[in-house]
Amino acid sequence: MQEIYKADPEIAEAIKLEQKRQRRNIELIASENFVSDAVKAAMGTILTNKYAEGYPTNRYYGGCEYVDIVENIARDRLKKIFNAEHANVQPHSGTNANIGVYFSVLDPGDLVMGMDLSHGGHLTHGSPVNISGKYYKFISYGVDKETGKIDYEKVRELALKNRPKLIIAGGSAYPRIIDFKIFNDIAKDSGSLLMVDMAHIAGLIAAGLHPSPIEYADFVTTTTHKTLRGPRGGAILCKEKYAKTVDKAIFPGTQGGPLMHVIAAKAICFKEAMEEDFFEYQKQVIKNSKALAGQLINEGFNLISGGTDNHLILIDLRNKNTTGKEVEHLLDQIGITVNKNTIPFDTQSPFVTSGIRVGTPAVTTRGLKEEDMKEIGKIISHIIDKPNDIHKTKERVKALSDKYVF
Ligand code: DSN
Repeated sequence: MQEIYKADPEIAEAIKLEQKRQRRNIELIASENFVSDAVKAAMGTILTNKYAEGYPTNRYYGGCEYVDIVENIARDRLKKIFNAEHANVQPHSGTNANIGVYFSVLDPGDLVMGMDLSHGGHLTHGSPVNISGKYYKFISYGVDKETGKIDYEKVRELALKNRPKLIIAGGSAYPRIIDFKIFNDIAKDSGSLLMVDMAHIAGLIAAGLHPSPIEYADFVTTTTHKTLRGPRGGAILCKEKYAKTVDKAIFPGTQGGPLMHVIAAKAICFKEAMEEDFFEYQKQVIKNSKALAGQLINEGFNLISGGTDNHLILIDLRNKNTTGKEVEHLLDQIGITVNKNTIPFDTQSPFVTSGIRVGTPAVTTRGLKEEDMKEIGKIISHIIDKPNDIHKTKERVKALSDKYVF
């Protein structure tokens, strides 16, 4: 930070303010986390100076012998964690990983089936405003209106009727275990390829706390910064038979030079994910999520699907006569950070929404436990019922935050 202050005080000041915000607030955005000092440090190294288009031992630039070591280690560790045949660690993000897979096996206009964004999918799973929805023909499946869970029979019907080239399982706001075996059966029956986007739950899968998609999917994509707790970035795992086409789809297909400083940070994150305390951490993520869900239910909240099996909870605010936009703002005012989120069959726009999504990866890294999650549930309920009680409620959040200084 001293170097940044010397060179660019304006940027240094903004970073400092963001650091204070992260330390002061209770972070409940389900897709965020706090990385280790080693992961952070790797991203600030001289590896950022190096161009390395291509893959280890097969680059378009000289001087790549040391970054080759880094990328090989990252690939090997990722394969080991998930027991995968091939890994590509170059995608700059989860979006790039998904687009890379599409580019590797689809032609523009091909039919793909993904989960509706408002039912818990992701922008890159066919949203009309995203490149996925513009270049490919997507049909969407969703959750059952009553249970809030994926209706696998409907997925099967839709797949058999339309026979898409690719089926995508996984999403960004689905609080339940996803049955990848059923998706595999469906894909086989409809003659489709199967891609699993495990970005949200990669850490849980790495720890063996959510069933793994590896044996069932042709392609598995992920981000590295959510439950996996690494640097912002993406990765692809696939069967060996797709290794070449996937690699070509990332470089030179959709990306240029890899970010070697980020790949080093990914490698460190993968090492951390193989350590014993990572398993304990992921166990606590789920315990905390269930404790928060239980308290929210006690406070009269409706949760989509009635609860959670993973790190996230999708709260339906309709019986509280408020919107996601209002609650996100209200919670910001007292120092709790969440994001508004559409819920299945939402009648509000994505800018307003009828829900908020909350998750426990970041607070669990910080050290919060079940009793703290109950207090958070009570605070959320209290401020929604009494939106003018900002000052006193902010003190309650501060007391919680002060318990876990970092
Ligand atoms: N934007 C991410 C999330 O918040 O879930 C998904 O990419």
